[in-house]
Amino acid sequence: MTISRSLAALVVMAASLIPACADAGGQVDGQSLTVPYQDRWGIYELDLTTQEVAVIYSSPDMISFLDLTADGSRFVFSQRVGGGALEDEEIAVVESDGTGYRQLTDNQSLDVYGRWSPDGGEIAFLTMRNGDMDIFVMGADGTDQRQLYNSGSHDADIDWVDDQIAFTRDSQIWLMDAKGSNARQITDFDRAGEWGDANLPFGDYDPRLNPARTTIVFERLIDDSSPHGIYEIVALDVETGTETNLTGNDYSQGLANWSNAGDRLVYVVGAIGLEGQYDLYMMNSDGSDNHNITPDYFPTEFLCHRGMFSADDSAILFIGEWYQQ
Ligand SMILES: [Ca+2]
Ligand SMILES: [Ca+2]
Repeated sequence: MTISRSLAALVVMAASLIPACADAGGQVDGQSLTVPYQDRWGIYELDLTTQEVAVIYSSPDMISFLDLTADGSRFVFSQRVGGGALEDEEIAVVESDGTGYRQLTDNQSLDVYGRWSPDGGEIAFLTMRNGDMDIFVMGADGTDQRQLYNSGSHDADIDWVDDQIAFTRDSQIWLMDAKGSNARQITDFDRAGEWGDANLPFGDYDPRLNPARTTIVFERLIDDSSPHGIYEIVALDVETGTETNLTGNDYSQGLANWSNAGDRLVYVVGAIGLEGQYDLYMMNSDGSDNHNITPDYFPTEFLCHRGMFSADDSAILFIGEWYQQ
């Protein structure tokens, strides 16, 4: 049974990561920079010009599935409340300055992958409360939690742009109206759903629509020779169905997010071969200028799990973890 790409991948990748000793920070333009530490998990902001990093919110409990409202005012994320099991994973929100924490779900099932509606008034999310994983929606204050879509199978990995929601169903990419209607399959990878030796089935995960809704990027598990899985990032033209590989380097990578201008992508390289990385990378929307943007002064045991652009594209907001064995 799959849970979701990120949860499954995190466990396997983190278990094999061997952290090196912390370095003492670094120098950028003569300034000494360090990563601030509060708790094991945190929401951080990396300034793309100065390379400075700030902690916005931190918690001893695991944080995952970060998303930011279009106006940059609020985060939604999921949190393993109390440090417990999968069923303790709940959706929470904080303001962009880290204040105003509020837990929006509280039950005995997995609740993950919150995504803001375009106006910030609602949150789509995934829940296991009815047995398999379904797409739900709720008000920004947690009220009126209701099912939006259930295929009867594994529905996951949501993205919400304008009146469209992209998602995965059984390791293939689907698209539907934000009201949950008109669902249609838009990728058809021939090995989708087939289990190999990796931590997920072959197939397509984490679709992200560009702001113009003309392109969807996602990661495709194409090779199971590494337990982390070899994922390449693919761009799909929504109109023509044409697929273009943006990467071709055999890394374990994905979870791309678009810049608000639609010209760049930020994503995570989780592993290269058997070696855990958890670095942030950036490339242009055509795959050019692909490079690691993780500052050299980040300690090896500080892991970057998910990155996204700030509302003005000047910074990357990401989930940081201080790795502990
Ligand atoms: Ca829950
Ligand atoms: Ca379902």
